[in-house]
Amino acid sequence: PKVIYLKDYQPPAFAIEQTQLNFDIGPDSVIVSSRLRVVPCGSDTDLVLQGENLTTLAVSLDGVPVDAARMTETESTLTVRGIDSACWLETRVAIDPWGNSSLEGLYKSRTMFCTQCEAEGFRKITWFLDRPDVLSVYTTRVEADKSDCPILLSNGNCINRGDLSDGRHFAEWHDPHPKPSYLFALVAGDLECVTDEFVTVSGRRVVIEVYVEPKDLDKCAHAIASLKRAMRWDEEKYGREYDLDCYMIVAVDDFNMGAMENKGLNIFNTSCVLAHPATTTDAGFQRVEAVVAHEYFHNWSGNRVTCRDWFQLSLKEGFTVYRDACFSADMNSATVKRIEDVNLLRSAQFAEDAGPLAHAVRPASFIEISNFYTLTIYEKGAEIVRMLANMLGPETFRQATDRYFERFDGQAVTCDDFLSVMEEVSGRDLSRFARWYSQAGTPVIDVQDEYNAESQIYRMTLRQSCRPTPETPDKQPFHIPVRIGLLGEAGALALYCDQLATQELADNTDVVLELTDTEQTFVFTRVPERPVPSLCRNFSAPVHVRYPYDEPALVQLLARDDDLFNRWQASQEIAIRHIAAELDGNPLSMDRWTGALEQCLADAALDSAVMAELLHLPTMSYLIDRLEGHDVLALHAARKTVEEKLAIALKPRLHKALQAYHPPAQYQPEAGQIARRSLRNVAARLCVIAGWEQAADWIEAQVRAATNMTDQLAALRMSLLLPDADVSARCLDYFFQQWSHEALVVNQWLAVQAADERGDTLVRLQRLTETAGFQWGNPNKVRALVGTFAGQNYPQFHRNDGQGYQWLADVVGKLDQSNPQLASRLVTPLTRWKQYGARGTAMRNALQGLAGQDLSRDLYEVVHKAL
Ligand code: BAL
Ligand code: ZN
Repeated sequence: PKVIYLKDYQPPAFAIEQTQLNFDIGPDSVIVSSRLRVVPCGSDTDLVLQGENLTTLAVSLDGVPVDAARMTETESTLTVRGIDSACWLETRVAIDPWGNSSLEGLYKSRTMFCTQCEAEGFRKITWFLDRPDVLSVYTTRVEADKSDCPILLSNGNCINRGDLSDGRHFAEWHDPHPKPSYLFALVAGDLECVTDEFVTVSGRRVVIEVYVEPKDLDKCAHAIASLKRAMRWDEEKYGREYDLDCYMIVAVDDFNMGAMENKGLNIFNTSCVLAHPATTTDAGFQRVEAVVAHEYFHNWSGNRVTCRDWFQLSLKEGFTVYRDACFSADMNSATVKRIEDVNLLRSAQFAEDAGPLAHAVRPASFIEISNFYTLTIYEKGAEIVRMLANMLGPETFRQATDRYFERFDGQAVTCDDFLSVMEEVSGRDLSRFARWYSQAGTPVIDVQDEYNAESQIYRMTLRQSCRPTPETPDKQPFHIPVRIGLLGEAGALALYCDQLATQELADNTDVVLELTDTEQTFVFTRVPERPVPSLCRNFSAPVHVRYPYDEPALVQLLARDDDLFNRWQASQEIAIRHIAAELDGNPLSMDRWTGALEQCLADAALDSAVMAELLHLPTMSYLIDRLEGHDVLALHAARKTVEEKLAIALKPRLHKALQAYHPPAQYQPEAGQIARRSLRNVAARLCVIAGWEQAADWIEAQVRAATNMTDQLAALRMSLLLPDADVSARCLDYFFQQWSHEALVVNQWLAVQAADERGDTLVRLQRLTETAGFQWGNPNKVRALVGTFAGQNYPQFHRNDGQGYQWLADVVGKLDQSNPQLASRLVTPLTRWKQYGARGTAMRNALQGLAGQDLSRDLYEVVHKAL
């Protein structure tokens, strides 16, 4: 397969000013006719269009069929020569949505036809310049049988509809905003609709329509409420107003991504839009809110201002993730949102940065762009925007985003364009900061300090480094904002530092040190005692920070840091020490740590949601990164031992917390209730781990009687911790009987079993794949079962006989034939083989077996880079 390089970017040789499409959906064929207003942009007269799996029926120019001599068709291109002035190019192709299992282009999902065009799916629909810098005005006519497909949707506003002969009908849509082909969408099917309305800041009425299968009509309210909150928030925080008469969302069962921001017609994975207290957990409700907001925010950061080429993907994704994270923080507990995001980043993105597929936020090359919808592009990209926003401050950042949207509206631009506006508005030099876009890898900051009691001078030296990564072996220093505070015995100390503009602020206890060189020393004066530094507050930069804390200092941070995030961070660090000590066979006393946690538990002022986070141990993935060189099963066992000790030490207090919980009269997915439920369920889980005598009865009662999915699913998960397998079997059975008709709940049930660390999970999972609750063609089910097993079930995936690895490779090889995007994503755990010492050989062998097969471009790129 061909490697595509950023350095080879060339602007398009032709513009397509207008795109007129007609979809004729028949009982066993779909004919797509397209009329393109093609305009040469330079001297090149060969128009090379992209296409994939198209059966070409006709090609004409200004109404005249194109001579075979003037045109060349290959598997992936259609070249028409001699186009030296504006013309109408017409093509007619047949496509096969029924046979399209890649879920890219136009495909059939259950009873509906739908599309997914980002990044390069439009070429599976018609011949086109399928690249994001070709913006066109679309008019789309869809025609189909009226009883099979009563609903016919596309982007923009509906301009005409009506009945045809033979029980058929049509609808015509016009989108006035020029857009790239990846934002095209079409839906045709038998759906029902929930409607609502939003009045924009300037008083325009926008119709909101959510299309779902009839059985899901009662699960749309949360998405609609979230959308309206997001629309208001974007007006208030970014001055962005919606720009069409209607905003449509369609829920689809078979979808590779979470959702897609097509102009005016978002298409959503059902898991990211449907929500009901009986079937959706608190986390599920929050995910729906976040994804609905994310797709809405793309209307400006992505659609109105889009990417010049796919190397700039983070321009829209990083910025939009940052925007949705701030929205979620405003709607819920800001600290918990930050903890969740950092946890994800450190568990999954840091691992990406440390692995063979490490790439910069703006990569330099790719084989298959679908492989670059990664945590690096999304989450690390969002951290870059967060650093900028914090460095510029809220007013300047808002001025800069206003200017960005104004200047580039209707254009396809680059990450450099984004940065240049930030630079221009703030007057700051961001040339070093720009390296965050071009250099992969997670920087490490080593902090050393020195205190002189006599002179009351405290020096802090920050030294940065970054391991080589495939694309950027040699790194130049990053520009890293390190937010810090200094803790004294009685609390936060005022900070005086000549290098910073803090002198006038005698009570300034929180400053940002900007590290731009390999090493810098900051000198603080009037420091009355040796402080404990609170570093990288609220995770001010996506870096590893190393400082030689002793446990009392960490306990002090956990108990008293006024940065809530860093209290959690301190607890994580303490846990890591305990796990490391366990691995070394020298367990530490739990007293100091559990004492601090008990105080936190007794502190009524502390947010229960944050408290719940304080009780979670670091994820396995983060531990593997931090405690390199240990066998994964030993690490897993040590983590379990520490968790059990923690649970036993805290049991009386946790029990009290559990008893003190009273379910609300009515379930609401709002911050206060979510916080109480999360503390209650983590307390219950730890009580079960600590050997609570009534655990089995309590769990079974919860599974049967819980009135919301959060509590029911938490109890079901806890049942797998019990020594008596009969109880969990009964719970799983009961749960399935209750919910077998709800696909999304069945997926949770599959995921719970895939995470089962007991017995022969692999055999049970293989059996499950043969049952009615499972379908290989549905990515949600595959991710729930296979993804959970390989990504989260460490003891079972890494079983000594290597069968976990082999099963994953077999599954991936098979899936690659039907859905390459899904296959190349699922294989990720095997690509990390270098982190697994002796076990890595078996992992690599499994990959090697795949490499010998005929692979899709997607899987080829991942497997070969990993080997
Ligand atoms: N653009 C792909 C889906 C998303 O990030 O919103
Ligand atoms: Zn996005």
